Amino acid sequence: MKNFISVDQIEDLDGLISAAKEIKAAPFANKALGTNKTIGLLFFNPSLRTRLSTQKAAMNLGMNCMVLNLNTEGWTLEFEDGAIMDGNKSEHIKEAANVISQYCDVIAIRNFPSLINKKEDSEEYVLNQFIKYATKPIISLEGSSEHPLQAIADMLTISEYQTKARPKVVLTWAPHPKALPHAVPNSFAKMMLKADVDFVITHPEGYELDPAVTKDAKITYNQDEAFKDADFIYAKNWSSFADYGKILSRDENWTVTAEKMALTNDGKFMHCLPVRRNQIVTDEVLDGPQSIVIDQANNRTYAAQAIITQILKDAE
Ligand code: SN0
Repeated sequence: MKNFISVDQIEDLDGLISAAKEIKAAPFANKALGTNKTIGLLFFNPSLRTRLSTQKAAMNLGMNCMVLNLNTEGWTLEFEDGAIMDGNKSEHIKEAANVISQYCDVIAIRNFPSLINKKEDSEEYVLNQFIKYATKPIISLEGSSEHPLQAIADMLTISEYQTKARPKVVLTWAPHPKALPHAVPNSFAKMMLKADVDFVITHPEGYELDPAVTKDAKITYNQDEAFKDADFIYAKNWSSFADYGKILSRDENWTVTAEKMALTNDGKFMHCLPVRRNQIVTDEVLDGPQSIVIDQANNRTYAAQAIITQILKDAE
């Protein structure tokens, strides 16, 4: 594996989850692998878990870690080939990616979608420009259409909590005051379609995810029906994909409540965080015994470490 920006790039899911479990059991076992190597974390957007868990994963591997908040501290980058740079963009991706490649052995980048240009967002334009011009491996820390490290942590968490061979896993839309990306639900859906689970997606009409992602997944507009007998409820808001980036509903009937969780098979509640309390989910559910969001966030470290390990090994 050279770069990692999509769940599609995972060839051996069982092997990856086993590797993440081994890393969790002995996080410092591979310190020699990263010694004298440097990872650069570049952020175009805010982060809490991704930044700290990826840095921790790198440190567990003996790596040095440098962080640059490009949105607030870096030069504004131009990505277009042939651009006449007479506006407010100071530096071209060609120089930036090449220069960063000299300082880092691995480069990890967060770049949220514009939610305006559907084609560029879906094509993962910015991360692919980095892949084009960098000479070192690129890892997505949430791109414009996927959050693959999150999906690995999600899969690891489900595999730790599942009590039957083929659990029922529900991805439910829930209301939110802002227009949010599709990256988390896209990667989660791709992951669940690879995994041995009974996967159902539920959302209001108009909130269909990219059909290229959901393929033949079961989709229902009836949230109660979806929740019935579910073993895992994964809540997330996203904006409309068809009416790209728009908020079509803030219907609080879609908020995950204790009454809804009672329809499940004592299901576990999951969310990638940060979560809006009493919008996405009530306090009662989030603070209650069914919520596994804190364990889920802990697994971000081992997901990141599994991927960085693989990339370092493949680079040797
Ligand atoms: C991001 C998203 O993709 O939905 C990152 C999730 C890991 N979430 C947000 O931007 C939430 C921001 C907010 O104000 O609630």
